[in-house]
Amino acid sequence: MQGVALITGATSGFGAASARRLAADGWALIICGRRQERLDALAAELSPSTPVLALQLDVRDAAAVKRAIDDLPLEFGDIQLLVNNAGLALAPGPAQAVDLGDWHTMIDTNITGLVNVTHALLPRLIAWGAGASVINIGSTASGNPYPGSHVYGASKAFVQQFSFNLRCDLQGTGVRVTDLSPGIAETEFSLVRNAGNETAADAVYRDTVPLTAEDVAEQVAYIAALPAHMNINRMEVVPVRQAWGPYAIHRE
Ligand code: NDP
Ligand code: 8X3
Repeated sequence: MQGVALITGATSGFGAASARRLAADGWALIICGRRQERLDALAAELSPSTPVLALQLDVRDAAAVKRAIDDLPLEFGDIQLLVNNAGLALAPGPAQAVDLGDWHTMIDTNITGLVNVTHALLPRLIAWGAGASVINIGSTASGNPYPGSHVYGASKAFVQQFSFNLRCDLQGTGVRVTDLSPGIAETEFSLVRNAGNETAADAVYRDTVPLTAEDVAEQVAYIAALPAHMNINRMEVVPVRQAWGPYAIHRE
């Protein structure tokens, strides 16, 4: 029997592509995000092929997250897969030029939001047991510092370590945990990061071949379908055109 997959941030990018990809594999879906009209459109698209529940949710609101999970309809209660994908980067300039509010928004979403959803769902994932999975969307930014990454990269370092630490505590429950860390991928991510500036967002992807949302969704589906005795602790996926850079040297 296959259970239900809950995907946060399903209104765009990796989350929407994962919903489509998992639906093709026969997963029932709970799709979450703040933009109701996008949730409705995706639910309308996918519900002819699989049961879909659209759940408008701001992951930063711990009480709302708990209430939504506590009140799940019975037919969506057996959750086997959590894709913690909701997240964002803001303020790509240097740390010393960033508004404190942008740092708080990244921490509240990428760290607190992910923790809120995980905490609310762990009892259901543990009840499922062997074959259940948490896939946390990390980033190459978790271990590779670069200018303008400041709190964003640090929040993804949290996601990685939280994923590893969760595995330790979930030993014996059968629940797997994976930090899936993509490199540069063309989604609405850069538009959000650049505060809606399309020119700046497009420049991120200009003259290269980034990952697509579908590339990442493919990895989500692969991890979710692994035999129950296998756990991928961390998977880092980048486009061929992306590699590490050298230490930067400041010269007078
Ligand atoms: P998108 O901007 O396309 O999607 C982000 C999703 O997160 C949206 O569905 C958005 O939904 C949701 N979201 C943001 N804030 C909240 C919130 N407070 N509550 C609920 N949902 C929220 O970007 P991506 O698909 O690229 O990003 C998905 C994840 O992948 C993020 O965690 C990002 O950090 C990570 N990532 C992205 C990479 C890239 O290059 N694109 C590379 C590596 C990692 P809504 O606005 O409707 O709430
Ligand atoms: C998003 C990828 O390179 O902008 O996590 O940090 S990057």
